[in-house]
Amino acid sequence: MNFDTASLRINATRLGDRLHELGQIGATADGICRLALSAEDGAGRDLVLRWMRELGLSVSIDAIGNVVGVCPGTESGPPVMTGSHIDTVRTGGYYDGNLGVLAGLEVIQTLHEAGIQTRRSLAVAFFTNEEGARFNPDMMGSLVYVGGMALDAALSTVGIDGATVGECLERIGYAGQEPCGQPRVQSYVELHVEQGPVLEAEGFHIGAVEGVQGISWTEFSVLGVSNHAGTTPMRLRHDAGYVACAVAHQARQIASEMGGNQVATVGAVQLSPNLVNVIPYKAVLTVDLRNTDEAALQLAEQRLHRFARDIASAEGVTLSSRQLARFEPVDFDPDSISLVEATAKNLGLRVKRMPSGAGHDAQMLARVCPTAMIFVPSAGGISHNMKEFTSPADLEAGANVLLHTLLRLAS
Ligand code: HGY
Ligand code: MN
Ligand code: MN
Repeated sequence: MNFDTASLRINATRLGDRLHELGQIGATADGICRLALSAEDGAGRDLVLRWMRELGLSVSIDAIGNVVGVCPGTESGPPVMTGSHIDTVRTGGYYDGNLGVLAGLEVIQTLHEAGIQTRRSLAVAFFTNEEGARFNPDMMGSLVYVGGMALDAALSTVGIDGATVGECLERIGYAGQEPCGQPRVQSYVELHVEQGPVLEAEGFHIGAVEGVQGISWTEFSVLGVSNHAGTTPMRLRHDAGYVACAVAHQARQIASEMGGNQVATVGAVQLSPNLVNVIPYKAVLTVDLRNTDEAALQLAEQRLHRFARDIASAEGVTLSSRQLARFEPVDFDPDSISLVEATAKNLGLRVKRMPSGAGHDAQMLARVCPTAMIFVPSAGGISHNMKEFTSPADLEAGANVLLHTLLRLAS
């Protein structure tokens, strides 16, 4: 390629328009809801697939529903890949995942319009069930893609509503024929909103992400005895709800006492029969623990499980637990991180090296190829919330860093 590509820039208006159009699919009063493999996810997939085909990408759908669009380079060989996810939580925003996929398409279109064909092929992907909100674990599609989870285990996973991944893939028409893990990738770069407060608070435009913190998701089930809320003396109670709430409180205590990067979240609690005047006989709660330090994360897990066992025994209830997700901290490729950092500086942007608090498909691709991420600021650090916002200028800056990072990797 003998172009001076330094002055090349993406079309920010077109990127913003696509983000807005995709964001209409699954829009609710509480935010964007395109839970993995739902009808809304299927409609979002159809739209992005249409854009991929309009760009002339050769599109493949694998057996777990991952979608990869490839733009051929002047030479054969493994592509340089970018992408992310387009499934959302129930209260999703416009940018989480969607930005990485649509900025990838914008890069391809910008290169087409400039008449540039890179030496290596370029691929844009979206992976199935990154959020893990409906089917555990999160990053399921990219985990299968890199061989970290057996396809059968993923397909037979039962979601929070009782349906399996396989059934839902068939229902939305994305049970692909391609084997998972194709094409093998030369390198991977993902653009994503930070979803935290750091870049905005410290006045940076770009995050050169050094890695992803460890993630531990546990579901606790507590079985006690339902009884009358008024007539049952406290000493005779076996209150599942009390134990669940105590575990939830202790999760917060552990994070507060440990400090550092330790975080703890109880996102889901179900009580049965969930009535004002009945002592709950059953409680199910999820605990999300994360830390950049694996040893500290294990310590938090041990403290939580020990507390849960002790309080369940004291209350005379039965406790069981199952691991919903467990990923150790991941470090990205140092050269790729430096490339993101240098590219941002060359574009006159203030860039900060930082870890990711959220999980991402990139942490799975890092198992098989040199991988990096580019962050752009989240207003107020808000995400997984309909108020998620990143300014058009920041979106444009991030997409231009992606453009020039991919150009370097694919040339
Ligand atoms: O949970 C996460 O960090 C990601 O949003 N799946
Ligand atoms: Mn995401
Ligand atoms: Mn998310």
